[in-house]
Parts: sequence; structure tokens; C-alpha cells
Amino acid sequence: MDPKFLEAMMPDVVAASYFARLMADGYCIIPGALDPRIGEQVNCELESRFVQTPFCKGAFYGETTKRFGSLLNRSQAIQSFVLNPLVLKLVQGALGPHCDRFNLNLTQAIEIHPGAPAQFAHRDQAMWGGPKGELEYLVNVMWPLTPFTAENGATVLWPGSHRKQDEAFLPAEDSVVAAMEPGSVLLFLGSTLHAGGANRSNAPRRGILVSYCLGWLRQFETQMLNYPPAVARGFPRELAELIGYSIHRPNLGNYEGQSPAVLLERDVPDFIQAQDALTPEQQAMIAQLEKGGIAMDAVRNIRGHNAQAAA
Ligand SMILES: O=C(O)CCC(=O)C(=O)O
Repeated sequence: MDPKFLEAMMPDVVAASYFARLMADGYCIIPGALDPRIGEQVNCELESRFVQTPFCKGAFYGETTKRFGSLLNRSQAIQSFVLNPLVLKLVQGALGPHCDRFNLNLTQAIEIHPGAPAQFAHRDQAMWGGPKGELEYLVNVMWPLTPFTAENGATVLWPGSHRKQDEAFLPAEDSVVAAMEPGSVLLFLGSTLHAGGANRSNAPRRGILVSYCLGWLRQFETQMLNYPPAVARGFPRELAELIGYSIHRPNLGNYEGQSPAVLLERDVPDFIQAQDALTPEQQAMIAQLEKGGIAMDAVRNIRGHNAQAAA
């Protein structure tokens, strides 16, 4: 990555060095990203749900693995994972060039039990159609609640696989194990080939997966059902916006023509004024048009029409 471009995009030197690794290798591990006591608190808050949740069904989720989502409903401390400033900076670096804003894609607790086989290697971007290899669709962030080791099923990744989109599988010997302690965090791109590892130890491996996707994509978890307005009203504004109580300019995801954040108000008006939410470029285009200096085709672009097709 061109160092000048990197510096312009990521002036924070620590963030810039992790970002460079993330984009070069398709993943990076940040040791000591969070006070491990926060992880312990999350672990306590989720304990009874881990115990009571049944094993998954299906070869991909894993029949000796437990998973559950909606974690912001189940643990207050999870907010420190989701809103970690360094992580958000790196996600912005990877997804920012391709969207107006990114959203929370999922929060999922994953407990891989002893005897679990390795998961199928996959790229999480496969859930969306569209070209692959040209843009990043999501960034995954794995927060370990127990140590992650080669024996107990730490995430396995294929470095550089984000640049090999034509290769669905790569040799096992080219993979690396994301060994890390609670408090550290693993980030990897949606284009990076990876899998949950086999658990050959005698204790479960617990981790919290948080992922963020381009703001114009359907989210893996239907976040606004998980966190309807009555719940989201209790969240910090930044978190509510990440869930989807925000507009992706131009005008995407609106409620009655406004940002769905209007639903977080105590008194939602009966009659709501539809209100433009355009990108700065579009606003500039309209301003020029109003001065009489631009062709109608350019205006059609505001609604996403192809100017040539429309001509
Ligand atoms: O549990 C892990 O380490 C990775 C899980 C994963 O990649 C997935 O479920 O998509």
C-alpha cells in the first residue's frame, strides 16, 4: 500500500500499521486491544446462555458447536467490543472507500466443544452476490473469551487468500492459526479464507464474533428486529446508528423519508417531513444545476440511473 495514501487515510500511526497488515495479509491480530476483565464480564453475562443453548444443526455451523446472536441484548459489556475505537478505525479504512457508512453485520457467540472437527474453509463475503476481489464487503472481528490455541480450535486463516478469489480452497499447510489470549483481537476481511479450527483439547473454546458490513448490504442478522426502537433507544447514539438507525446516503434505509433515528425519539410525529439525505457530491451537483450549468443526465444519476442508458 502506498505509504502516502495510507498516511492520508489513517493518520493514527498505530492504526495505520495494523491497517497495512490487515490489507496486506487479509488479517491482523492486535494484542492487548481491551482490558481482559471486560472479556471476563462478557463471559459471566453470557454463561447461562452458553449452557442452555443447544448445539447447532448442520455441517457448517457445526454439530459440536454452540452459537447465539443478539448479543447486545444479552450483555452490556459487549458494547465495548462493538464500539472499540481502534477496530472501528480499521473497519472504516477497509469499508469506507466502498460505502457512505458501514453497519453492524452480526454479533455472535461461538463455543467450539472438544471433539469438534475443523469447520469448512470459507469466505464470509459469499453471502452476498456481486463482484468479488474488487471491493471488501465486510470485516470480521473475533474477540476470544478463552485462550485461542492450535489445540482448542483457534480460527485458522489463509494469509493472502483475499488476493486469490479464484481459489475456493487452499492447501492446509498454507494456513496459520490465530493463537491469542483474551484481551487480544483478530480482524480479518470478508474475502479472507478462514475456518473455525478443530478442538482437540478437553475444554470448549469460546469467542465473540462481531462483524461490520457495507452500509448498503442486507445484514446477516436482521438487526432492527433484534433491537427494535424501544431497545435501541437505550443504546449510545453511535451504536444505534451502527445497527441501522441511520441513513446510507443517498436516502437508503429511510423511515417515512427520514433517518430511522426518528423512531428513537420519545414522541414520533404522526406526520413526518421527508427530507433529502444526499452525498456532498450530489448536493454540489444540484447546486450547479440550480445555477443552470449541468445536464439533466447528471441529475438522473442521483437515483442511481446509468446516465448513458437514460440518454
Ligand atoms: O469460530 C471461528 O473461529 C470462526 C467461525 C467462522 O468462521 C464462521 O462461523 O463463519
